[in-house]
Amino acid sequence: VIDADALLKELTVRGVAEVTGVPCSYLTPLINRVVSDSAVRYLSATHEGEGLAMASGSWLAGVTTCVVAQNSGLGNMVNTLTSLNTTSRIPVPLIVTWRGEPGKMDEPQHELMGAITPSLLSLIGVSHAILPSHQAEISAVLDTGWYAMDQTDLPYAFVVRDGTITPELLAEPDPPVGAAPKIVTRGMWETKRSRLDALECLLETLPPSAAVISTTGKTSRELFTLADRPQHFYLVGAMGSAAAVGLGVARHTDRPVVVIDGDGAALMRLGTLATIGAQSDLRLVHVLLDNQIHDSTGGQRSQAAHVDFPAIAAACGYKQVHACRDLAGFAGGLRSALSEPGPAFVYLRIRPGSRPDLGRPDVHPREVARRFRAFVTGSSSHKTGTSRSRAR
Ligand SMILES: Cc1ncc(C[n+]2csc(CCOP(=O)(O)OP(=O)(O)O)c2C)c(N)n1
Repeated sequence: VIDADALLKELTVRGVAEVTGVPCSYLTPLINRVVSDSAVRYLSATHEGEGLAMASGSWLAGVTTCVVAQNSGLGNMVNTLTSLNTTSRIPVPLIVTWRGEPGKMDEPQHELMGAITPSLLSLIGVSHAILPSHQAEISAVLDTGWYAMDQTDLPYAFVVRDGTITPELLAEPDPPVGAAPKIVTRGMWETKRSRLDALECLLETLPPSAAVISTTGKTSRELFTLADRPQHFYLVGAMGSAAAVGLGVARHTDRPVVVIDGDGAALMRLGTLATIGAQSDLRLVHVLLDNQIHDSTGGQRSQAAHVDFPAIAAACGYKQVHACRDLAGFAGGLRSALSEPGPAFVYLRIRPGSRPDLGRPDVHPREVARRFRAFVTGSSSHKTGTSRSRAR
């Protein structure tokens, strides 16, 4: 068996500054070790795909975050791996357990995923290796994984078998609990404006230093059509992950980070609001443009009509919440959100529809990711390795 402390040291010498994910009992020793460690931060995710999206955001800010997950959670990461990490070529180290390993006794719910874990990883293009249970062999296996990430710019999975890591006790501090903020209502009800109007207003209001992450579908297409800038990260796939990517970026930069979300996407990963709300002193502004439909795929209703998003954001712990009713109110909400540490939530109800001649981002997502990373980290280099630590 290997020692959690030694494993953590091996990860930190390779640049891992943070660990996120959802626990598995096989990983209890490693997570308990990280939670008790002041040098490496642990961020609890509500969903493995959210953890991977946050780790991808960290990479976009020049920091390496390792994702830990049960192999059941590999299922939750498939969309993020295929539509974000592969599409944008974002390398992230993964530590995935092997519940249900063939030939070993385990619970019935792990049987199928246990049987297919290595082949599922291969099928979706994630190179992987078993994490050895002998301390002396760890370094070489981690080197192989890090070399593969540098060569391919893709995630690499270290697969952990039962009993690989020695037990560790948990010493987790209580989180600070603040009062829910007052929801600030801004502006007067008027004829609802389009997403394009809202995006134009947002572009006029944001400072040039702000980094912007836009959600999947027409939001990204409209933003690209209005202005294509290095500080834009168009999330072309991985619907629902924009806020988690933004959180990952905001944790590692002093720049303001603005996420532009849709109602359907936000509902797909509502847990992310709880993860964001638990943060403080973050220059993260989560904008939600709510047209109550999946506009990008033909206008079918989402479940947004009966959902009070500002109330959810306030209850989740966002430090400022602005419920905006017109564009002047929206601009005011954005300015206030940008003026002090958040996270902040800025909500605007919009009408459906877009323009017929809408473009699509024609810069490859891989290039979008690299120029965004260079903007956030202030570096001019486009080829940047996984192990680069905080650049600002
Ligand atoms: C996991 C996944 N499911 C479905 C889709 C297809 N899809 C792309 S955009 C979109 C609608 C998003 O709705 P919303 O966030 O409300 O934004 P809107 O289109 O209204 O601007 C859907 C369903 C996808 N890209 N990924």
